[in-house]
Amino acid sequence: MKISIVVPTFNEGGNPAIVAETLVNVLRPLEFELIFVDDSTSKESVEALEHLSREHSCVRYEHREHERSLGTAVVRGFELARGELIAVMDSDMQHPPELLMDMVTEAELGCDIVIPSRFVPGGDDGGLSPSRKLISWVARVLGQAALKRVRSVTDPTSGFFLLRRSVVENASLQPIGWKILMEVLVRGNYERIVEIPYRFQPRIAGSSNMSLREQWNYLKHIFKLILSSSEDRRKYIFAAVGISGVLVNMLVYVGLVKLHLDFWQAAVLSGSVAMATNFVLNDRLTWYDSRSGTAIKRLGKYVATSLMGIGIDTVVLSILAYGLHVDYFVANGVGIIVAMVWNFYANNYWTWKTKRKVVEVALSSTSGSVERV
Ligand SMILES: Nc1nc2c(ncn2[C@@H]2O[C@H](COP(=O)(O)OP(=O)(O)OP(=O)(O)O)[C@@H](O)[C@H]2O)c(=O)[nH]1
Ligand SMILES: [Mg+2]
Repeated sequence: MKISIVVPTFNEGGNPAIVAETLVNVLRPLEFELIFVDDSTSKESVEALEHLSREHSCVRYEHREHERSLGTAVVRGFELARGELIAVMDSDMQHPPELLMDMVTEAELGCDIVIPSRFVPGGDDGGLSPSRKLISWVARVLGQAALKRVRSVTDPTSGFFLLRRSVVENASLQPIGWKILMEVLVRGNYERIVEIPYRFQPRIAGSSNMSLREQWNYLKHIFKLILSSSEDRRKYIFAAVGISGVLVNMLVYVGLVKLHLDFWQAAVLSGSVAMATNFVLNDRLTWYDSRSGTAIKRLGKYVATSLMGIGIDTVVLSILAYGLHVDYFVANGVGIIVAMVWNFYANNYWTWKTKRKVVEVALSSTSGSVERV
């Protein structure tokens, strides 16, 4: 079996038959199967699938009586699929089936995931109403801001994609809600992604299943993915440790001043204590899975990085406040942010030696090629 097309359906009536007829025509040169995973509550929709599977030997369907989730329906489709390549698409013709042959060609050229994108040159998201476009934009920006692996693709919330079986075979996928591609991008095993421009189409019939509840599910999904992805989680824990360091610094400083130490002595001592607690927390929590060498060596590198950070902060602040006459408060804020970014990356790759996983994202060969990481 060359390719399995997984199609989630919910109360789509006659739409799956139209999708199936078109796919049978388009994929004729290939060995393929169509798998509908159906959570319909309407009897007619289930009967239509039963009829379809009797008519075409390449069509299978599974009706789930007590489950309703687009994400888990697709994961179930992955389990049922027998193809070397697996594609996922909607059952309302919003995703043009004709594109599948190009997607298969891209996979044959060696990429692991092919994503038709509405947001690369030549793509178009015309099928959505302005309000849906806005919701979709906010969702995309949120996902890309929160998750590094999602950031590298232009259409990570798409329900249309193709992947090599190995991408999901050993990945433990636990999607909440709709955005199964984000789940695959964060938890899957892959190295190369290709995006192909396409024009998103209006639904042929029936109505959307998108709801407020799905938007809430989306936020929960992002949060869960952050927790499960070490490269994203690290940044948030590092920021939390940084805030805890400020509190430790303040408390120790006030205590020492109350013990009648000079201000500068109290400042040096409280700064050192905060640096030490930050080191321990980062070593135990932020980079617990990337420790190498002795703790004392890591501490040495951490202190060197932090001192360098203070230097960077001072230089940035001086350039902004004295050279460019920026407000001293703003200049200090910018200095702190630049130093924090420095601290994070220097510690990530030097103190704790986190391995960098490079994912190549390219535009399809017909549309030129750019490499993004
Ligand atoms: N199995 C299953 N499929 C679902 C579920 N919810 C939606 N789907 C299917 O997932 C696909 C996407 O859902 P749509 O309602 O078309 O969502 P949309 O494309 O964002 O909305 P429109 O642009 O209005 O069509 C369609 O094929 C639906 O039939 C579900 O709970 N279970
Ligand atoms: Mg749709």
